[in-house]
Amino acid sequence: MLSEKMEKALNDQINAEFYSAYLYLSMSAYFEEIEYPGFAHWMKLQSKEEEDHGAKLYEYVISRGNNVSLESIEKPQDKWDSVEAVFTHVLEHEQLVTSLINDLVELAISTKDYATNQFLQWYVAEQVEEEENARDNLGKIKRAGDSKDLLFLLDNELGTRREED
Ligand code: OFO
Repeated sequence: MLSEKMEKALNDQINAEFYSAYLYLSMSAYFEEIEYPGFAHWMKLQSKEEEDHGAKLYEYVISRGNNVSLESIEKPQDKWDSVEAVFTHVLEHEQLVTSLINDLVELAISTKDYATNQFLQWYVAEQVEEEENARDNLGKIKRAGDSKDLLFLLDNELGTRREED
């Protein structure tokens, strides 16, 4: 079984993952509103990925014989000033999530919860990928600058994302 402290920490992380799903869905809705269907598609898939991250934690807590307690999910931001502002927010958010995962790893190690430490390594690797994707996307958006034509091309590119990407 997990310690009470670890159970609470993993439950908090379930909430953080579902908040991420909510935030990215909100970004998707914003992109629909300002008519970038490709960015909206990319964000919707990202939102689904975050739901999977939450579900994976949920299954793990249950598998250890502990309890899941779902809390309310904070309302996400729903307006941004520009496409670049959204992708900047994504990178900042992923950096924040990385720090949350690192805190969980530290707790697992300091309390000798080696099974949870091993479970969390999947998230450690995933965060490297998440930050890399966020940096790549932001770099492309920045290079496009105010060019509507380049943003149109990028919107098309991100619109080709498949479920497994
Ligand atoms: Fe769950 O990886 Fe993004 O937040």
